[in-house]
Amino acid sequence: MRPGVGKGVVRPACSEADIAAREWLAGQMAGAGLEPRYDPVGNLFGLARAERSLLVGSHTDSQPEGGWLDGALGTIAGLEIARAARAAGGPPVSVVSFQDEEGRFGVTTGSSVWAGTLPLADADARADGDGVTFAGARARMAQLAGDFIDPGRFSGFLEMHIEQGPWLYEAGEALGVVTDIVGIRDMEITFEGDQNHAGTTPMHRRRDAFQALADFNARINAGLGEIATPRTVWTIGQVVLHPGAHSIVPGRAVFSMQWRDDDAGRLDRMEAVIRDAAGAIAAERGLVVRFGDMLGLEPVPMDTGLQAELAAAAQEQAPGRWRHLPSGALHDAANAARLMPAAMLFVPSIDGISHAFAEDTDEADLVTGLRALAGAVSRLAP
Ligand code: HGY
Ligand code: MN
Ligand code: MN
Repeated sequence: MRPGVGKGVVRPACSEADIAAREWLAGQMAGAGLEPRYDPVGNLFGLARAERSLLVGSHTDSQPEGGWLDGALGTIAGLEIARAARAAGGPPVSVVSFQDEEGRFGVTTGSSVWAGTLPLADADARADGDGVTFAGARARMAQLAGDFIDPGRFSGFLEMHIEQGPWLYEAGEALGVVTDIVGIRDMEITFEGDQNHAGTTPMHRRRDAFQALADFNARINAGLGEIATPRTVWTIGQVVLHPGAHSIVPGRAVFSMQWRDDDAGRLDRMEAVIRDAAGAIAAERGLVVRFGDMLGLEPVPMDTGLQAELAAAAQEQAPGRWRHLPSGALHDAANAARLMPAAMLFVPSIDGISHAFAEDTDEADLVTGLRALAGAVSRLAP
C-alpha cells in the first residue's frame, strides 16, 4: 500500500495497514489493563474489567487519502483516558475503534452492523470500487470473534473528533459540543450511451455519457440550489468514464452521487430532484440511466444530558472559547446513539481541512480537547 504524505495516512478498512493498526491498538489496550475483543466485523473493543463502563472511542480506518487525526484522535484519546482512569482507581472506561467508518464498503459499516441498522448479510454483500466484498475483506482478519459485544454493558458513548470544517478554527475557538449529526444518502448512477470514434462521429450523432453527466451536474446544481439551506451539501466525488481514452467518445459514465442534510424530508426532496434530472437527461439524449442501491443514515440528535456534561467541561477548559455546533461529517456516534446515550466533542481543524493529507490541528487544541473529554468522563462514568 502506498504511504501517506506528511502526517497523512492511507489506512482503508481491512487493508494491511488497518489490520496492523488494530493489532497494535489491541496490544495497547491490553497494556492499559483493558480486555481487547474483536467482534465479527472487526470493531475492536478494549473492555474495562467491570460490569458497566462508559465507552469512549471512534475509528482507526481512513479515507483513501486521509489525515492522521480523523478517527484516530478519538480512539487514542479514549485509550489514554481509560489508562489514566484505571491508574487513578477511577471510573471504568472502555475503548472502541469501529471498523470501516470511512465507508470503503458503505457508510459507517462496522458501527451500523453493531447498532443493528445494517444486517450483516447486507454488509457482507457490499463491494468496494475494485469489487472486493466486505465478506472477503473481513475474512482477512484472523482475529474476528464469534460474538458482538453486548451494548448493555455500556452506560453511554463519547466520541472526540476533529471538526473537519472551518467554523471553530475561523472563530479562534477551542472546542465544539455537537448538537446533531447530519443525514446522508449515497448512490451510484450510470449513464450508458454509445462508445464511438472521437474524430469521425459528428456531434449531433453522439450519445456521449460524459456530456450527459456534465448536463446532469449543471441541472442538479440549479435544482438542489432552490431547496438548499446552508447545511445542505451534495458531491460527485468519483467518476469513471469508459473506456477512458482521448480518442474515444465515452460510452459509459459511472459516478457517485452523495447528498447530506439535517432534515430527512429535504433528503427525500433532493433525491427526487436527482432522479428526475438524470431521467430527463437520459431521455433527451437517448441514453440509458441506471441507479444503484441507495445507502444512507438518518440525521441523529446527540444526547442532551451528555451534551450538558461536555459543555460544562468545555467551559472549564476553554471559558468563552467553545460553542454548540452541528456535524456535517458522519460519525460512529450516529449509530451508537441508537443503542445508548451518545455525544461528541470537536476540536478545530486547521483551515477546516480534512479527508486530505494536509489535515491537522494545533497541539494546544488537542490538549484542551483531551482535558475537556477527561473532565466529562470523570463526571459521567458509572
Ligand atoms: O464521510 C464522512 O462524513 C466521515 O468522515 N466518514
Ligand atoms: Mn472520522
Ligand atoms: Mn472521515
